[in-house]
Amino acid sequence: MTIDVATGIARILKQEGVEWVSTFPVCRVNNALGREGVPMLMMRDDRYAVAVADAFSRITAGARIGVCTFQGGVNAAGMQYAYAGLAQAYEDGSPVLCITDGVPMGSTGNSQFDVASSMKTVSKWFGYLDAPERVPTFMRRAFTLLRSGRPGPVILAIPNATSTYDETADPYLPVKGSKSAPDPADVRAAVTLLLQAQHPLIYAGEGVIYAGASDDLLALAELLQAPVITTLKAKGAFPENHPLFVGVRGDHVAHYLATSDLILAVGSSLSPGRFSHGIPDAVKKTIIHCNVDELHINKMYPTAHAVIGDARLTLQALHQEVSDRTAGAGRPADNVAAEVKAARDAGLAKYREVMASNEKPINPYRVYGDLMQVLDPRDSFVTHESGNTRDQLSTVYDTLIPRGFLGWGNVSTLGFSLAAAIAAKKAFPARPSVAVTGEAGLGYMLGNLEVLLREKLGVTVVHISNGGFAGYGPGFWGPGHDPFTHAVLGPNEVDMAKVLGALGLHTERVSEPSEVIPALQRALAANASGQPAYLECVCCQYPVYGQWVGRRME
Ligand SMILES: Cc1ncc(C[n+]2csc(CCOP(=O)(O)OP(=O)(O)O)c2C)c(N)n1
Ligand SMILES: [Mg+2]
Repeated sequence: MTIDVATGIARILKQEGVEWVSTFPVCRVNNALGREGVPMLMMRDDRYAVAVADAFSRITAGARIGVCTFQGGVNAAGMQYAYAGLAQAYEDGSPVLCITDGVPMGSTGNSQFDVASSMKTVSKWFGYLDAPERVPTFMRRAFTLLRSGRPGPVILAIPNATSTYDETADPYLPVKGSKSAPDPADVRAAVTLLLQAQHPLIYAGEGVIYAGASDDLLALAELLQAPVITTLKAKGAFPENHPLFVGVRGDHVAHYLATSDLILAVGSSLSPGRFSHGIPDAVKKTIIHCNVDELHINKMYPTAHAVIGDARLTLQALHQEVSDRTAGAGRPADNVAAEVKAARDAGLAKYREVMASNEKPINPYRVYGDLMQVLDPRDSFVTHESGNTRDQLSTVYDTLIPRGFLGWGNVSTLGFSLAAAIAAKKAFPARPSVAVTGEAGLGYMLGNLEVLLREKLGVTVVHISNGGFAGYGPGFWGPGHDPFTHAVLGPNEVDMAKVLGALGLHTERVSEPSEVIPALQRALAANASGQPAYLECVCCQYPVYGQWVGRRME
């Protein structure tokens, strides 16, 4: 049967299990999505169209691929705006499928902005559909790349969505992803190094979550009796109440990074200078780098030994080898867990104190502590924003399940937290979904709050309202690095709860520490009936202690 390209794409998306597509008009595939019954989540700008689909892929660890459409072609206004979302998805390695209009033959060179070359800088693959009958070929390739290897965005440009082809000539069948197992010789060599080490440390990255390897990480850590740290993006890959869990950041994490003699990095790029730890004194340590491909090997640090393969298969192979060599006993437990607990308790003491603080304005850590009391850590979703909420929450928020908390942003684009909270609601509708933001993130998301109301998405935005960009200006921790550009109107001048209440959200302004928990409970109750909520917590500016270790100061 002869069908048009857009219809073919819509049908294939349905075959691939795609249940909805996020969008901002205009994209010429959208009408076919509508006709074929693929629901569209219309965001209020193109960047959010990308970000929601991107976050959906992250939160489901690529098991359900997020798909978005946005405007491209000769009038690529949407694409120019979507670029921020695409760059974030590419930076963080998210397997999101993006469909846009391509520049038709005969119209290339029309605009200054070059669609193809710009899209190539932010994608694992940019495909330009140069013949209508190639729809099945392109879609097969797209889903293969999205489900295999190192994750990253795929962008398809469709220059003529109404051109036709014979759907029966090359019938589409859904494709599966492929995994690779590590070379057994590399596994043996890695285990020799591991068993020689005095103080091995496991450094887990997001590849563990994408590989569905959290249980395997746990099993290997216990067999090795090795402490575990995770990157920001891997937060939750290891249960954070486990005796071997050190942390994501904080003085105790810095201590373990400094004192370990061997780093077993799994599923991480080991790239310092952004919001993940580097390896201090790397040349004096033995770095075993397990990664799905060679891109990150010998990138920033000398790799003593590389193990290339899927994180789950790698962890299983390492476990088997350690077990074989030690008759199932693993490394001696010694005092490792007790030392980890002591270091973690000491490192977190100053935070735990302020998590119970009754000071006014409210200490932001009090909000985080109360959030942990209200939410079931095994059945809820929380995410941070760019700014202090990232560094503060990633230090203290105990995450017990993969994606109970989404850490994001090798470089963090303000506003992503709302997209993440929306995607989490779509992925796990029954789970409370909370985005914690400062005023900068809130500014980015304002227009998109209408989507929550229209779609009845019961998510809660918690605003740490401290009247400025707290990490920037002068505070009691120092002069600040941007003293001229940190102040904005704060809670004394603007009543955001009133503003957003008028829009239709359940809103509250919380000034009393004792009111945080009841307000959160009321917000979550509103969410349960599909009403989004906004809580403005009137907070002090409070420091983030410590740094991402090995970070290059910008
Ligand atoms: C798109 C984008 N532009 C600029 C930045 C740099 N940036 C990071 S945090 C921040 C301000 C954060 O202030 P606020 O939201 O009030 O959070 P606080 O740290 O006060 O909790 C800025 C401008 C960014 N992360 N993303
Ligand atoms: Mg602020």
